[in-house]
Amino acid sequence: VTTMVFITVINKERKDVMTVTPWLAPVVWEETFDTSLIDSFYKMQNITVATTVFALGKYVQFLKDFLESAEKHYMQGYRVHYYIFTDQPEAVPMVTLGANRSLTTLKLPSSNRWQEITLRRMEKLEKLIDTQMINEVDYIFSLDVDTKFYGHWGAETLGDIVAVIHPGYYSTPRDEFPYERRPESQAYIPQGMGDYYYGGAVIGGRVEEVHKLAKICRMQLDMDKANSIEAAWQEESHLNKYFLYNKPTKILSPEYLWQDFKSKTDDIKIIRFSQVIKNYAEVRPNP
Ligand code: UD2
Repeated sequence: VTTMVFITVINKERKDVMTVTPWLAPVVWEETFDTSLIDSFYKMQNITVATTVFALGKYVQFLKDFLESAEKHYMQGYRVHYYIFTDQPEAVPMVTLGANRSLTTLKLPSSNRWQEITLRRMEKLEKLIDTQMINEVDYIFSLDVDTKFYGHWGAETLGDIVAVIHPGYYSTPRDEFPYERRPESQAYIPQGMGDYYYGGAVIGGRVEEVHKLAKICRMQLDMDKANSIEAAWQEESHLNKYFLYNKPTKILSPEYLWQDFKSKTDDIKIIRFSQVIKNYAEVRPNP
């Protein structure tokens, strides 16, 4: 199936953007895939797509728009199981879910450091897959909650291990990527190395592959913690290190992770998923 989808993706090639990586993974852009053909593969397989989001502290306010917009645009026609990690289960909004879509709330204590919240997601993801998912779920996406869907996000995003290009750095020269540059950190990437700068807001793939990623990133985060070092962009830095040595088999273009404050560029024909504008000082527990 992967091979057939891959062929579908690169057949309708766009000339203005890079649609395939040097290691031959497709980069998904509008006009590079045929939704009905892709659906005809995946619908037959009756797959379940787990979707994890963390909404701790004041970030619960983002859940309503996230879920309502996901119900309009995200994985329509597929079985979707949302797993919401929150310290305030009572604040999870009642959103009407479509057929074959369900939601589980998981209680988690918050932290007084936002950095701790974002980096602990790897450990929670690893445990959740271990305990609840391995035989129940085919694919998984871990998504940031301070986001909204604006357009189609379907089975063209599925793959063994899937990364998204961070919208802030897709035209930045490699040596200016904000990778972790201190050799003391397990997330260290030397100058001259690296392929893309991937965003921590979207991690996806087959459940076993995402488990492997979460486990390795969690182990490296633990080693950094033991050495009293925190990577420049927490788990996002470790994710970038992981993808340097374990190449994603599919890459999502910035259509799949935009930022509301950025104006659209000509190569972005559709914004599908975007980080909303937030007042960091107001929503985060610490500066
Ligand atoms: C970037 C990344 C984010 C993560 C972070 C690393 C993008 C667009 N975003 O975003 O994925 O890698 O850098 O530090 O690539 N959260 C809470 N409560 C909090 C704080 C965070 O629930 O008090 C959760 C929530 O799901 C949020 C996520 O952690 O969406 C990421 O935190 P952020 O959005 O504050 O991080 P940000 O904007 O620096």
